Amino acid sequence: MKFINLLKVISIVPSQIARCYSKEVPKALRSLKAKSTRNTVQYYIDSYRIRAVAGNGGDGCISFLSAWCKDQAGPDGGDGGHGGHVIFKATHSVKSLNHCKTVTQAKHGEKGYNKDCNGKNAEHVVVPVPLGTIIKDQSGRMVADLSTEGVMFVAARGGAGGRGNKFFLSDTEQAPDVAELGAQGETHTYTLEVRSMAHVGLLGAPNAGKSTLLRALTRARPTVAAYPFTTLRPHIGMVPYDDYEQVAIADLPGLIPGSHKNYGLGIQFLQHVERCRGLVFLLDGADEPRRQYDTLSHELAQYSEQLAKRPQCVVVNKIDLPEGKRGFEDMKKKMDVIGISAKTGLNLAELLRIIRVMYDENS
Ligand SMILES: Nc1nc2c(ncn2[C@@H]2O[C@H](COP(=O)(O)OP(=O)(O)OP(=O)(O)O)[C@@H](O)[C@H]2O)c(=O)[nH]1
Ligand SMILES: [Mg+2]
Repeated sequence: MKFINLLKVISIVPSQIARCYSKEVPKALRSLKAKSTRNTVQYYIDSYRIRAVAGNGGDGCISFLSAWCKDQAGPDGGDGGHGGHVIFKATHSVKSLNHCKTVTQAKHGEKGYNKDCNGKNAEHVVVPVPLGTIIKDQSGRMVADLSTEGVMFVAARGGAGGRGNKFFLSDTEQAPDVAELGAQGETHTYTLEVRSMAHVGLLGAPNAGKSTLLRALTRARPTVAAYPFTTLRPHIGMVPYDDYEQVAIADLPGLIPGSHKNYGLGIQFLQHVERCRGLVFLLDGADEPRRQYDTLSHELAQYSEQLAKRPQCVVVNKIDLPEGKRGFEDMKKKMDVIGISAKTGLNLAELLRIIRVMYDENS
């Protein structure tokens, strides 16, 4: 049976191919356009300067109605519409400021028309920002902290619409030929900064295993690779506990000596741990953990003295390797540390317990 099928295939296929070649078939058009050379790398923007320009109000109208039955039927100029506001709204659905525009402008209100027609109000422009965004004005003063879902901040108020001449009709003035101009909308410049709402921050040198640890503890999936600066932006994962409490852990790009002088990725990402209740220093046991600890402490102190005083927990990673184990034993003699292996899951339960204690003590 199989033999017959095989024969069929052999007999059909060459004849079909032959027919394809003999038949006139439209030719597929291949793209002649050169491939784009645009850099497709996406950057994570966590600080942005925005000029919020609100819309102007529409002008009021001066008009007098002249009907067929009544020549001078009185003023009928409508009011102008209001200009749109620019509003920042905190929402879960965005995680960065990549979508923000340098100049965010709302539309102007429509002018008033005759026959008592008022101009249309302009729509407000609502810019979604991540939860935990703080807004600073030009002098650097914090003017808003959008840390709850749905909270809004009116960044620039639209101008009010001008009144038409109908509004100025009175007993003494039956034919007012005045109307108001629409008010100018506000223009303000703000700096938006995203401060992630994690409870615990993971700090460490590049390649210490921060992303591996976050993957092991949570469902977050930051990239893991054996080269430094794999992680270019903060990642947040949630650890659920059996009392329905959830602790958010942030994995930050690695810190190197001189990060405060903007070496490597710099220390600007530390703004994400400013709200953390505690910090976990993750040291690579196989690569001079003591030196790593000193570097991290120094860089943290350079960023903020206050942050350096936050509750800390020192964790030595990679104790599944012999050199990692040795580094852990050395560190244990000098300070209170916990040894884990993010890759094999060794001692992670103990780390989760410590994280919960840190979370509860500093709530
Ligand atoms: N043997 C062993 N290797 C580990 C362990 N944890 C992480 N690694 C390896 O270390 C390398 C770096 O891990 P990452 O999680 O990318 O390190 P990172 O700290 O996030 O690095 P950056 O994002 O570059 O700052 C990877 O090759 C991991 O497989 C561990 O516990 N044991
Ligand atoms: Mg990483």
